[in-house]
Parts: sequence; structure tokens; C-alpha cells
Amino acid sequence: MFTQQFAQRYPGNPVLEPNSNWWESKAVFNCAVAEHDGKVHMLYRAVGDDGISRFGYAVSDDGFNFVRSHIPAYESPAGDEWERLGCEDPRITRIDDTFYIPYVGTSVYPVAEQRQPTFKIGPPWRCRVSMLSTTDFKSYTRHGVILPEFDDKDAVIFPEKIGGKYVMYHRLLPDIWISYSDDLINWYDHKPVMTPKAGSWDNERIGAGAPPIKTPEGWLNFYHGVDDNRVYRLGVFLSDLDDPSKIISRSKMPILNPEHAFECVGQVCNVVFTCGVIERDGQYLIYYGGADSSIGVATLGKDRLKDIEMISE
Ligand code: BMA
Repeated sequence: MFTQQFAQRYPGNPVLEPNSNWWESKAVFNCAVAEHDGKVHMLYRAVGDDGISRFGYAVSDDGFNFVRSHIPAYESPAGDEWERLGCEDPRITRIDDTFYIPYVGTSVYPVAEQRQPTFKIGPPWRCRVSMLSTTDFKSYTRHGVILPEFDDKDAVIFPEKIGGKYVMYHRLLPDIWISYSDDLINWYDHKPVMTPKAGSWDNERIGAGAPPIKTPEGWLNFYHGVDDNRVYRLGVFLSDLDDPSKIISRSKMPILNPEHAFECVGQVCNVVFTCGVIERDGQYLIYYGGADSSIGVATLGKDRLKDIEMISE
């Protein structure tokens, strides 16, 4: 079931693994990528001895062999009420000369502000979409929480204004939502646009993965879908170029399933999860976390997109 795959794994996977640095000793995964000055810049989620999630930085000429920094690129201020547990799952979108980086700030609710009356087990987790920006991947500006209203994840910003507005997809369980903005900081007109599909590989929850890529057929979105067994797979969907709240179609089958050891066994088993894709030499390079523990790359020829069986929404 759900076995069709189109993406080809890089034979040298994983391209990044935990190492002896205390802040990235447990896991490195779910990375954002951007091309700048001929290099591939990567911001990845790193978890260390203290269990806190931070962002590490790595850079590559060829997109496969990365040199990493020995210190975190960004860590949440200690005790920050929105990011007490750190920062997760960045995505990078270049607009003009600035790279905007929405990410998930994780925390726990103050006791007086419990998330839901139905929440019975464990701590009351809180997650919000926050944002950083940079022009050089050396220093970062912190913009704070940009979607204060919701427990929210998986935010991707479109690389250009559409109809005079900035546009973002994000995820309120279990759906993908859209929001609009005039300044990238204040977002409005939130509404759901795509929902899990019953009986499918993405029937339990879905979330945007890489920031949307413009193609003649529509905005190409690499996204993750989860099934009842909590298997995370990758697929693609297309949305309307002029009105991305209209989803055109989604892949009937996944384009990547967790199969290799580093994707099946780790902090969370059976997970492939992307936060970034770049286009190089006629193919998409899909960067993904495997089992919430290390990072792999898979490629998909642009000429193969037409062979993916899509189902209309
Ligand atoms: C999601 C996020 C990701 C993670 C995935 C699988 O909710 O937390 O960071 O990769 O679950 O555990």
C-alpha cells in the first residue's frame, strides 16, 4: 500500500548526522535550504544533550556535501514564554534581498491558560509560528510570533506577492490553511484550503513542506502527509497561480516513503519530513529529515513531474 515513489535518494545519505557537539548530539533534522552566492545554505533543527531544539547552519557548494558551523546559528532566548522548549522546523523564502524564515516556537502553556478543556494527558504543549530574517546567514533578526492566534506549524511563505499581498500556508491540525499579509508580520483572512484525504496516505494530517515553487501549471508544493499508523510521507500538490487558496490537485501516491534505516529508526520512527527544496540542473533537490534524527536528500527530475498521477481536488 502507498508504495509508489518518484524521488531518488542520494546514495551518500544521510548527508548530516548528529555529532559530538553538545547542542546537536541527539538529532539533526528538518532543514530549510536556500541558494545564495552559488552555495546551498542550510538551517537545520538540532537537538542536544539538554533536549532543547536549536538551529544549526551548514553550507555546501554541490548541495550534497555540507560543512557545518560548530555553534548554533540561532537559539531561543532562555525562558522566552513562546519558545521555552526551543525552535523547530524552519523554512526559508527569499523576497528581494532578504531571507524570511518562519519556524515553530515550542513552549508549554502557563497553567492558567490551558490549551483545550479536552487536553488530559501530559503537559499542555504550545506551538506558535515565529519568524527570523537574514540577508547573509551570519546574523539574524528576530520578529517574534507572527500567528499569535493559533497552535500552529508548517508555515511557508510564497516568494512573491499575489494580488498585492504576501501569502502563507500554515497548519492548524489537521489541515493546511492560508493567510495574507501586507508586511509579512501581521497576517489576516485565515482559512483552511486543503484537508487530509480519507483512505489515502495523507488521511490523518497534512502540512506544507517546502515553500511553494512557481511552475507553468501552478504553485508546486512539496508537503507531508500522515496516515493512521503515524507514518510521515512526502507528496506534491498544485495550487492556482493567481489564487493559491484554490488547490488544483494532489499526488495520488507519495513521492517518498520512509524505507531506508535512517528514515525508519530514530527519535520518531518512519518519518520523512521536508522543509526545503531547491531547483538545480533540471531537478528538484528535496532535503528531508529522516526519523527525526538525521538529514537526507532526494532528487526529482523536473521532467518527471508530468508522470506523477495527480487527483483533482
Ligand atoms: C511534526 C513536527 C516535526 C516532526 C514530525 C514527526 O509534528 O514536530 O518536527 O518531524 O512531527 O515527528
